[in-house]
Amino acid sequence: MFSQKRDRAVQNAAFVASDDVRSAFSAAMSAMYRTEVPAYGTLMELVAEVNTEVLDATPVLRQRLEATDSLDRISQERHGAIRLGTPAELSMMRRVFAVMGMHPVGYYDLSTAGVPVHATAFRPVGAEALSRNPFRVFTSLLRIDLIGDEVLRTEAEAILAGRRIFTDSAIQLTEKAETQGGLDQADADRFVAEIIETFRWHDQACVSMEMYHRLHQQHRLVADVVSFKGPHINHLTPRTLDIDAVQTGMPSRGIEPKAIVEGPPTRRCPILLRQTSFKALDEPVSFKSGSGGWTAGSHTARFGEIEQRGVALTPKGRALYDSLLDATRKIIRPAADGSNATDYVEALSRTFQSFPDTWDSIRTAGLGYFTYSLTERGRQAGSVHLEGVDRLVADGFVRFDPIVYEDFLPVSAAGIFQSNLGDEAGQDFVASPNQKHFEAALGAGVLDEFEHYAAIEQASIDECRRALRGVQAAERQSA
Ligand code: OOG
Ligand code: NI
Repeated sequence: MFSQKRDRAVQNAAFVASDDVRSAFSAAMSAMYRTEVPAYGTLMELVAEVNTEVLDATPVLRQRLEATDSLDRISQERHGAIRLGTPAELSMMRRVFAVMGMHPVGYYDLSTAGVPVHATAFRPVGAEALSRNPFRVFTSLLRIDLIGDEVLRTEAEAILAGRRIFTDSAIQLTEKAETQGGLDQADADRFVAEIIETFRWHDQACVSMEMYHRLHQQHRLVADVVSFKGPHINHLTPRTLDIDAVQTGMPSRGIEPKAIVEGPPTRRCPILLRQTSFKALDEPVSFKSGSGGWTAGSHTARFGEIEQRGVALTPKGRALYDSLLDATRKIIRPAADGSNATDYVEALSRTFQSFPDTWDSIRTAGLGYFTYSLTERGRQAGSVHLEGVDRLVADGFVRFDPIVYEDFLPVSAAGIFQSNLGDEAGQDFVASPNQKHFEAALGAGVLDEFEHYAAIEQASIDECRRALRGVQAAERQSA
């Protein structure tokens, strides 16, 4: 019994931590995308410059990021997105991501926004893993049931059923990691190299041009998913500390941003997530032709995006956010061509004036999630009455810091999808969220993001109380 335990401990020590596999994967993806889409590299440089400027100009922010161990992660932080075709692909993808400590969080229904997919975000869970490397992948599954044309639907299903998006070694190594409980360094290196293949761009379609056009006519996204050998990563998104500065700086680097920044307006205290992107590039693709040869054509799929992340909101905060966004869009809808961008931004800022904009007011109104930690005064404290955390904050024993929102926003995601699919892509589908269906395809439930943030907050409060109790115990002993 004991020796078995020890054996496992020895074995575990030989395994690479899933956080490290994820970091290696994230770095490899970034390197691949940089060579495939050079504008991504340009964007990374711009973001790094802006972030340095913001940190130099805002010592308070730098100090807070240092105190919460999140300064190092800023520059290497990013998310990506893929679109899958079948339940089998989604459930295998879940197992692959699990090897890297990435788990499905949240359910996003995009059908309401005219995009025939539903999605989740694979990401690390828990404060510790997030602070090591928060790499996430927004992963959509095609809603093949929303393809109206029955003949085409059957053909699309047959094409998807015939493709293999994972290499044999990728599957073997995933199974090995599952049975062993991890991978050693050599296997982990091979795993990353094999998995990268799934995300690679293929400039040879697996369908004819005629089939591509039929799929495209149904919906651009259907063509993007069904026509290729694999789910090419369609963007990688670095995180900036000032999205307005990056948005303004893009044109001078030869990058044309979309008309408006999605999400909340510019604020002193950033909430949730703001995102902007540049349009997908038209890329050369060859299509199968009857004679076994190839026909030259093109496809637009891959684009660039940046994001600024703010505090995670509680259900109450999120409801307020949703209602204010809704109210804004009742006044004015942002036009895809940017013609009413100034008016939209103005309306958005005006409406959001009723959302508190200091950290303390967001906290005391119960709108956001925060972590709590002892101040110097708290560490030196004599006997402290372990009252509510508000009192400990008021008395200066405890400080609070916003918890970063690690997830996505359906309305913003729809805006990103649309800007990249082209303006004419809007199409009406009956709103039909089906989380049960999605989870059945996934082979697992998705984690509730709110519960997750609440648990992180509660753990930090418990930790403060334990530490303060420790101070009191030490005092009692020396008395
Ligand atoms: C995903 C779009 C969603 C985001 O940042 O909201 C997304 C896609 O276009 O496949 O990545
Ligand atoms: Ni994105």
